[in-house]
Amino acid sequence: MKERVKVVVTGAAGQISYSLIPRLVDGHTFGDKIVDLELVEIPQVVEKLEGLVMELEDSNFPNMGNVNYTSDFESAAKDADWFLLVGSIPRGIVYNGKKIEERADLLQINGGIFVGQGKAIGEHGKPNAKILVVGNPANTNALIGRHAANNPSQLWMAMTMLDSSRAQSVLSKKLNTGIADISKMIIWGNHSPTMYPDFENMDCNGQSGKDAISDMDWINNNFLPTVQQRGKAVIDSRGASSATSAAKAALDTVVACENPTAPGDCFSAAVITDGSYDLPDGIICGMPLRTLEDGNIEIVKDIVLSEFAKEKIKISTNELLEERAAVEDLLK
Ligand code: NAX
Repeated sequence: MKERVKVVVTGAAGQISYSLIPRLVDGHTFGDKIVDLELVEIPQVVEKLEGLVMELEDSNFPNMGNVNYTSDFESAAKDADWFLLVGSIPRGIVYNGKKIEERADLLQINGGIFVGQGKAIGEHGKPNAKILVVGNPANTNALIGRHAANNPSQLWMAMTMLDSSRAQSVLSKKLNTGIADISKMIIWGNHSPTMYPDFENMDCNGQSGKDAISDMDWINNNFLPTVQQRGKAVIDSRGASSATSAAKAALDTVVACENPTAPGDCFSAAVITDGSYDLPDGIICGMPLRTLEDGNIEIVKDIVLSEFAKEKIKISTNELLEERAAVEDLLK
């Protein structure tokens, strides 16, 4: 009998999910496993999911298992292996008459959602469940959820894979090479414009970024702002936040967690700090990770950071400390 995996997706009627959900059951992301889906939306929207379920059924995915849609997160969470927490209010939309663009507003509106969802995951999710927070502000939402879950054997991550993919793409153009030639693309800090894409430690066909790129003017005035502001550039152009690329990044994160990492490589996600790299305690911070043969995921500890990198990372961790202070009441 084939192995099964149960995946909960929130924000299932949103833009990212429309690209994401079909690809969870297409046989690539979870390989040969049968994928049971729990699709979660807010009560006002949940009935729309009937149409998505029809489409999934009509797509004839051989690895699709049971598909259920609900607005009851607690029941959806029961014995789930994976939680893809996409649901939240995105930047740029008008909410209660106000255009939501500031992180402070996002923190206020979205933080509360993650207390209830975190509690349900801690109580009802599998002990080794993996949780990927996509909904912004992703790092602080993950911090709130992890705190409410109070279940240390579960792994809470905030997504920084999209930032990593964007950085890879920009670097591959600069170095005139294929995207697959660039690996070890670490994103440090917050999933926000303060994040630091670590060009020095990336690897391009065996050469480090530090050796491959000496043009610091290009790094400071082109590479860093392009990667850091890419989300805003997409919103400005599309009038909606990145959806296809965000879905691909979520799938890439799942694949990276489900399969052992190649020797010497790593992948990017934000997890709770553990004292490595002198990062402040108690924040969900972008770091290099690797998946071991036994399926455990650990922080890669032997990356060498330059003074330039340390300075940039500090800006981002300071922002995370400020965000944490702003939601202190949700962390009691
Ligand atoms: P949409 O507005 O299209 O979809 C969000 C969906 O979430 C809506 O259908 C809404 O009803 C639902 N939702 C809201 N609260 C919910 C709750 N409590 N339980 C279940 N569902 C709930 O947004 P979309 O473009 O899909 O983006 C989703 C989130 O991803 C946004 O917060 C966005 O900012 C964030 N992003 C994060 C990225 C990352 O790299 N971490 C990149 C892309 C994206 O910007």
